[in-house]
Amino acid sequence: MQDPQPVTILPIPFDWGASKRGADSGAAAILQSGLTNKLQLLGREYEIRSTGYLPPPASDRRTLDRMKHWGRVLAMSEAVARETAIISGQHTFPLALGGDHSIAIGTIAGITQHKQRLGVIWIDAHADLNTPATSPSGNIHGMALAAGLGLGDTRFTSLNGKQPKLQPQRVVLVGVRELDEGEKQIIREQHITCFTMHDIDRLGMSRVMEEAIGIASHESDGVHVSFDIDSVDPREAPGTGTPVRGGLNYREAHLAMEMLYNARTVTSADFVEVNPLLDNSHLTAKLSVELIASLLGEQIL
Ligand code: EXY
Ligand code: MN
Ligand code: MN
Ligand code: MN
Repeated sequence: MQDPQPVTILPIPFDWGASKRGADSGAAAILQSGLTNKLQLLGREYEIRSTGYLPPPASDRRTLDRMKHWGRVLAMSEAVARETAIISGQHTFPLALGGDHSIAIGTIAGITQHKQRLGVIWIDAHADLNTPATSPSGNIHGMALAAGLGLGDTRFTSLNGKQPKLQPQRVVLVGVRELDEGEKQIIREQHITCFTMHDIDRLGMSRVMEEAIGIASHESDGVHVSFDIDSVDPREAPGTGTPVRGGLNYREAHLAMEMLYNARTVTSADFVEVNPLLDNSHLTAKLSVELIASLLGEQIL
C-alpha cells in the first residue's frame, strides 16, 4: 500500500438497517469531532464524497421476507456500492462513515469489484451473520457480513453481480460477545475465524490481532476493516444502538488499530453504529476519530 495514501471519506447518513433511529447522524458527528483536522495533522490528503443516496418517502416502510425497510437498505446499498467501486478504482483509501452496519453491504460489494480476494476484519460485539431466515429481529444491519459471504436474500448478495464476494477463510471476527444460534451455526459451517471476548481475555489483544491480520491478509489483495463502535465497551462508547457489556477497553481498541496500521495491510475501512442521539457528550464520535487516526498512522512517539 502506498503510504500515506489519500483518503476518500464517504459519509453515509443511513439508519434504516437498525431498529433505533439516530445512527444516520453518526458520520456528521465524527466529522464534527475533528476528523479532517486529524487527517491534516497526519499529512493525509483527503476528499469528502457523497453517495447521492436520498431516502424514499416516509411511506416506504415495507418489510419483505423478514427484512425490515429492505427497499431503503437496497437503494442505499446500490448507491454505496457504486461510489465505493469508483473510489477503489482511483486507488485512494475508502473510509466509509456510517450509518448503521448495513452500509457495509455496499462497501464490500463496491470494493470487491476491484479486489476479488479481499480479506475482512470485522470488529464488532456481534457477528452480523444472520440471514432473513435466522434473524430474530429482521434488522438488516445484523445481516451485513452474511450478505458479503453470499448468504441471505439474493437482492443483497448479488449486488455487484458476483456472489459470494468474500471467501470465509479470509474473514475474521474480533470482539464478539453476542451471537444468535443461527450465526453460531454459520461460523461453524463456513469455518470463519471468530475471536470472541473470551479469546481476547485469554490470549491478549496483541496475539489476537497478529493472528487476525495473518488470516485476513493471507493470499489476499487487500484487507477491509469494518469497525462497529459497539465492539468497544459501552463505558467508553455509550452512543450506539445495540450496546453489549464486556467489550474492548480503550487501549485494546487502539492497539488493534495501531497494529493494523503497522502491518500496512489495510486498504479500506468502515466506521459504523455511532448514534449521537444516545450520547450527549459526543464521547463516542470523539473515540471514533481517535481510532481512525490510529488506523491511519497516528503514533504515540
Ligand atoms: N444479532 C442481532 C440481530 O441480528 O438482530 C443484533 C444485531 C446487531 C447488529 C449490529 C450492530 O452490529
Ligand atoms: Mn434520523
Ligand atoms: Mn455490526
Ligand atoms: Mn454490533
